[in-house]
Amino acid sequence: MNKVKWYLPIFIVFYSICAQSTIVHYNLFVIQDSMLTVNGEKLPYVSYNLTNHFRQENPILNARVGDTLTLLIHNRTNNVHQFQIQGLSKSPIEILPKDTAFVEVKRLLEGAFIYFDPYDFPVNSYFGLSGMLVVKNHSHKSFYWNLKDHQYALNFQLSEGTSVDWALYEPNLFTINGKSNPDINIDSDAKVIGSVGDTLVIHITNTGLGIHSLHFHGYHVEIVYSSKFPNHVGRKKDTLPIHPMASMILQLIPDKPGEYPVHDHNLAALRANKKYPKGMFTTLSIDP
Ligand SMILES: [Cu+2]
Repeated sequence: MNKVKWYLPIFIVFYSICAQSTIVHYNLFVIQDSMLTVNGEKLPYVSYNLTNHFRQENPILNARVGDTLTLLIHNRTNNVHQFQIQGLSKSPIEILPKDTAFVEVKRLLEGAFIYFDPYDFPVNSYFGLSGMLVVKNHSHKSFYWNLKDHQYALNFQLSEGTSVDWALYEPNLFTINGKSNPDINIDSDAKVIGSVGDTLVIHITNTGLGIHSLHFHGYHVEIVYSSKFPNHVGRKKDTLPIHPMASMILQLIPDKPGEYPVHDHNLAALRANKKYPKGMFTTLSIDP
């Protein structure tokens, strides 16, 4: 499983041609580098990347309902990693240092799913290795928020191989797709832009360790998918707690134009290293 063979790419192409369902394929590179905070600090970090080039966002993977997803995971680090898609893949696969592993998930179900490294959980997932897979068939305007929380000191501890006492965890940096306010507003995946009457769909994963309660100003949104509380589907609310390692899909049909904030209701989460409002905070821009 772990040793990538020279014929694997040929096999994937051949399989794509022959199989009946559509194959969606991604390469994911596990790379250790530094994330740049909104204050300009650099924190040791590990992320999934679509190329050999490090980015701190963790890419949004997209597929359609019923597709087969294939992934080649390239571990570019000196540490053992694992890979799993919550709710879709049954058991984690292991990727040894500098090795590559192949992952296949058939007949994808609709939803927003967390792909992550479950090795020594929550260590690797916290250290950056957790992103979002979206499986959908609609063509509405879509937005993607992968929520994370971080504690500066822990990233340095983890990069040095020091063990962490998670009972003392006190996050002081909060991000959406790896960015904090105001940087998040230039992320076209995240920044909600639409018009009155549009159907806007917001896909949310919480890959942090704390609950993030998002407050929408100006509008109520409808829950159309919840991984943790499926019985909440259909509820229309303006404040939505998203639990750690849970995902939610929200539908917003704006009834009026304007610029309205969306933020974590916990004021601590609006700070980055005590600086306000540089945390989990973005704005909705709705045209008439
Ligand atoms: Cu508010």
